[in-house]
Amino acid sequence: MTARLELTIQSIEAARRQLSLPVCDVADLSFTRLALERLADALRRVPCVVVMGEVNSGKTSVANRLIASSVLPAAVIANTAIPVRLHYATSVSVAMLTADDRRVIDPLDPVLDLEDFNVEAIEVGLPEPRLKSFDLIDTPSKGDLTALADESDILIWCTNATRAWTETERRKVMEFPARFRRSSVLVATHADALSAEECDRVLERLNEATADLFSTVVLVSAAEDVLPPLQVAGHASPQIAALQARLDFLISRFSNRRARVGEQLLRRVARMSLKTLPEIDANSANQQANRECELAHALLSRLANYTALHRRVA
Ligand SMILES: Nc1nc2c(ncn2[C@@H]2O[C@H](COP(=O)(O)OP(=O)(O)OP(=O)(O)O)[C@@H](O)[C@H]2O)c(=O)[nH]1
Ligand SMILES: [Mg+2]
Repeated sequence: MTARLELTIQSIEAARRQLSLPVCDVADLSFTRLALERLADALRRVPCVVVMGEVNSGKTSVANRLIASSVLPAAVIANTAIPVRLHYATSVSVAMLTADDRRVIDPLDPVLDLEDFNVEAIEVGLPEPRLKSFDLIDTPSKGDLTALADESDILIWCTNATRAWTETERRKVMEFPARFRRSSVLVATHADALSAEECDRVLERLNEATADLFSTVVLVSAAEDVLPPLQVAGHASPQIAALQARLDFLISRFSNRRARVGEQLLRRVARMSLKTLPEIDANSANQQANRECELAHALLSRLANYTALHRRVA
């Protein structure tokens, strides 16, 4: 999360707390308190990165390289053809999602057959620091993935560099939401199967052929056993480091965009709320109600012009 987004969330939470204090307890502002709470919740959601591509294009390998370690509980997800969503958690957790249920399961259960339960997706929580800034979905190559694409913010499309980028791939990617064109990476895997000259040629061809669809093309060796030994100690190869850096850039651009939208919504909520505040009646016997209104008015007026770049509302 960028500093700008964090500051806006803190400011929203501070404003909501203040509007809930007895000194600011104006009944007409119950909508405002709820709106501020919802806005902070929405802004706190990390972006969702979805990894897609044709069969055996290296999706799972790339997903594992995007987080520092391959810690997927293979006993649970082996031989399945369903999306796996990774998210940050302080300890490993696994849940199965069916059409109408979410069931937490033991990640070490070796006998669980997911087909018995009509499982549609798996959610895995991992204590993996990189997952603090994004959720990651590894997808099967078959099935309708439009719903997953719709709920995702950043697309990683994998293609095998030895036969990269077919007409079928282009057609599939063109079906995805247009917003991906600024926040997607084409990852050509199996770079280790090509000579240095071939790598240059493939990169040049992919850059030319896909400039309208992806923000970047990256060539990588994604399989665990072709990584240099240092990777085991947690150091990414230069190719993987370049891919991670590109993803970090897209995530931070996403957060900045979300921060700007969040600031706009905050100003709008404050302006609408100002209109619902009761008039201050100087002759009223209820001076306490007047003071509450004045305080709420002052706070909402500051929020109505809020921008994280200039001020902190506390
Ligand atoms: N040599 C080499 N092998 C790779 C590379 N990336 C993936 N592989 C291998 O290719 C095979 C398929 O890789 P996966 O990561 O499972 O591919 P996938 O797209 O997830 O496959 P599906 O989910 O079955 O569609 C595995 O044996 C990987 O080890 C790579 O960059 N180089
Ligand atoms: Mg896979």
